[in-house]
Amino acid sequence: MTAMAAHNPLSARLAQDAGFGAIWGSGFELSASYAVPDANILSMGTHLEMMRAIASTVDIPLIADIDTGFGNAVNVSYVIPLYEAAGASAIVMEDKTFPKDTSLRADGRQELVRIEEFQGKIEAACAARRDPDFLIIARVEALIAGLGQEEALKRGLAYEQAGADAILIHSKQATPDQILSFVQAWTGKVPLVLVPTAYPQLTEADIAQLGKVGVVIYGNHAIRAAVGAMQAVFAQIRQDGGIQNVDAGLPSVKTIIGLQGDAHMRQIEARFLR
Ligand code: SPV
Ligand code: MG
Repeated sequence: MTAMAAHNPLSARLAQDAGFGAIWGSGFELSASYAVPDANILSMGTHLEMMRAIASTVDIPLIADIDTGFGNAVNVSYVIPLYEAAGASAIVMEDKTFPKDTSLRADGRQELVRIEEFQGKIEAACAARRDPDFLIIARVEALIAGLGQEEALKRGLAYEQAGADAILIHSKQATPDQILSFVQAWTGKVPLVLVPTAYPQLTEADIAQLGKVGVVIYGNHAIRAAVGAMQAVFAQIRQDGGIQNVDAGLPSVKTIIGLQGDAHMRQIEARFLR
């Protein structure tokens, strides 16, 4: 399955319309959309309410990025039911210290919690879910922290033992070697989750050939597409002193009204307005 990042219900709807199998409720994208760093600057409530809005807009599953779980195992115990009630189908929780720093930032602060501590957080997450089909995905940041494959494998297996339904292994290496080596060496039974942002040359077909990988997450392509499109159009308007040259190339106002759910409102109007 492929999951596309979204930072609001509109981007989630566009991802669903494009045919992605799931939505990635990205902390990076939401932080970027508020123009703040992805470093636990936004509150859990801000992220949670966006997940609720996204889940109520799309039909495909939502994988919520809960960073480090907003604290220790006690916090996680209270956080999980909230995300479940908000309509998420899964959460991803990473083994960094709170407050986290974003993984792909050059020279970021990448400190991991002890393995036993994170096992406790996974166990707390599993115990707190109401629906056994709500997936708890543990994210290994050992490669991001520069601790090497052995530590990453050790952590992945320890998190599986604690009850994780899948293991997200993240890498910021610009070539796929590090991830390919990890996937090959993985002896766990649960599927792996990859986020190929840093090594985009690895395609879905390549990943399918590996076996072992259940989900591919495209972590930030909605916000990057939006930023690129806005920058280009804004610059053109300033350059031209008007909107005369951008209008034809933009989605029409009618298209946007359609994406707002106009067909649904028309049904309501026809049925109930008298
Ligand atoms: C996110 O999209 O928020 C992620 C993936 O956690 S990354 O930004 O690559 O860490
Ligand atoms: Mg994140």
